[in-house]
Amino acid sequence: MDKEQNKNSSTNRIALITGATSGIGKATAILFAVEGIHLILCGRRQDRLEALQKELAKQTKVTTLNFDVRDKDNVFEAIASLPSEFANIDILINNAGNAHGLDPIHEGSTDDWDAMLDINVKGLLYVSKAVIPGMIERKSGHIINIGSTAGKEVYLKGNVYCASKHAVDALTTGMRMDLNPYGIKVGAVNPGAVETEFSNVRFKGDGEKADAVYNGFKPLVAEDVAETLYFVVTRPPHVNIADLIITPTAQASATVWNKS
Ligand code: NDP
Ligand code: 8X3
Repeated sequence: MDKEQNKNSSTNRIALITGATSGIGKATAILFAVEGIHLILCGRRQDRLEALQKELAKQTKVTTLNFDVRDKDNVFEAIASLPSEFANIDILINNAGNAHGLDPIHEGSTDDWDAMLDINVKGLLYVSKAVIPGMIERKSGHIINIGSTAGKEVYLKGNVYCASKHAVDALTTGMRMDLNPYGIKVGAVNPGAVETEFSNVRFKGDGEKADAVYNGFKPLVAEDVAETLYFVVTRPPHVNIADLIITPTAQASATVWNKS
């Protein structure tokens, strides 16, 4: 299949993107809109959802859903409330998530632990459970979980965040196996360091600490991951990208860096 055919096969498909108000999710929404993919943008910050919807509606069909992925009832109600033209979700990008804190295990905050496990793991499960039945019924669909290099290796003080992303890694395999009989593609894209609001959230708004994460090397930008996701969703029907790691060139592993 040539590039144009791949592009055409993605046009008019419907993608639900969690965490579309910032970083990787937002960049992905912007790129998908250019390519004619219809969008369901999700997040908690309503002002950002509205602004992005307004911007992208010039290029494609867009709707928004405001929910916290931790709120199980709200997740199911929001997805069930989609108007019929957006109800048949073809692509689910499970992207909402963050690190909260960077502390040795004996000093970590239980609120941070709850946030990471509830958002990165249980939130991903709730959204998936709300979307999968339709995919099973139609015997088609594509689920991409945003994992991390932190889901492949553990680093110092990464403990619970790494555990949450290791859970995403396991769930991606489990979902792929369970949904295999229905022709549903499941895969993960696992980025290394991407300069987004991620470190600001991790360090609770401490800009100095957040900026320091990206000192001395060129990190990925959200658009690098968005382009990868567009590649993943435009493979021909018989091709599934099961697991993909993308890092800055300066990052050899979760712990090995070439910094100046
Ligand atoms: P950002 O902080 O820029 O974006 C996080 C997004 O998640 C926001 O849109 C936020 O929206 C949403 N979100 C967070 N908590 C919730 C919640 N409780 N309910 C609903 N939405 C929520 O970070 P990134 O773009 O970098 O992160 C996106 C994903 O990529 C995450 O899963 C992260 O773990 C992963 N990742 C990031 C890397 C990096 O270095 N940046 C590297 C590897 C993986 P809102 O606040 O409006 O709800
Ligand atoms: C985000 C990348 O290295 O901060 O998942 O864990 S890292």
